[in-house]
Amino acid sequence: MLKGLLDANDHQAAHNREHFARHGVLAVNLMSSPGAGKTALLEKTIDVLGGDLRVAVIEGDLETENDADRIRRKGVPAVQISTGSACHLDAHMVHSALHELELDGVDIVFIENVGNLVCPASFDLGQHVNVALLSTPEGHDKPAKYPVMFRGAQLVVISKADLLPVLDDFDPAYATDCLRQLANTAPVLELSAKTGNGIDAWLDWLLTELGSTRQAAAAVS
Ligand SMILES: Nc1nc2c(ncn2[C@@H]2O[C@H](COP(=O)(O)OP(=O)(O)OP(=O)(O)O)[C@@H](O)[C@H]2O)c(=O)[nH]1
Ligand SMILES: [Mg+2]
Ligand SMILES: [Zn+2]
Ligand SMILES: [Zn+2]
Repeated sequence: MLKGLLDANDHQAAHNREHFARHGVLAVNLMSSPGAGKTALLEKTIDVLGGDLRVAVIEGDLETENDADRIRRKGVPAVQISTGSACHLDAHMVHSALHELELDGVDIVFIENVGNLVCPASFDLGQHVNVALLSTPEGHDKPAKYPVMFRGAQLVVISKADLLPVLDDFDPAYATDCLRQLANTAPVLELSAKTGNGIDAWLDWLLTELGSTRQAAAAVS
């Protein structure tokens, strides 16, 4: 039963990937526990990009349009998916949202997943990369406790890094070590959406990923 569900999801995810490839779009799946700062990171990213890259956002939450509204206030198109009771996005939900978004001219689609460190990691949405946020108040052992999420991340962002001086028990080196124990060699970025510290490294990473995605798309077409 679960396998059948995941097979159907993978099939839909492959179709979503075709949508992204057709438009030369990089699709980024942002995942974290509730409130780790996913929407704040997107707001800051949009501010700093200042229109240099065109972005669009798909927001996943159980209820409310709050996050999509926050993004739209920045002048960026956003589609809100309300999952009702589902604690993760699946490829079918993302596909419906894709048909509501104009992807022509868009460089990056961010998919903000439902705040949850467990099942979002098991559903392929057709994204190119997974970014897992770990906010400093959550504690530095989270990669060890939620291995599926952190093993599958191509980038780990230690968010709310501005709080590090007051959280003397969060050691970024310890969090990184937990990640390495999972055999994940992904970069780890300390970042504050509040102060903007670390945002340059985040933008560099995104640009590199966008370049690789476009190269790969050009190679098959
Ligand atoms: N100090 C500090 N607070 C932050 C930072 N980023 C986000 N916050 C705060 O953390 C809270 C949650 O931020 P959101 O961006 O809504 O978090 P989220 O991950 O999108 O939350 P959900 O979508 O509900 O899962 C808000 O009160 C933010 O102001 C940061 O870099 N530093
Ligand atoms: Mg959010
Ligand atoms: Zn779930
Ligand atoms: Zn389609």
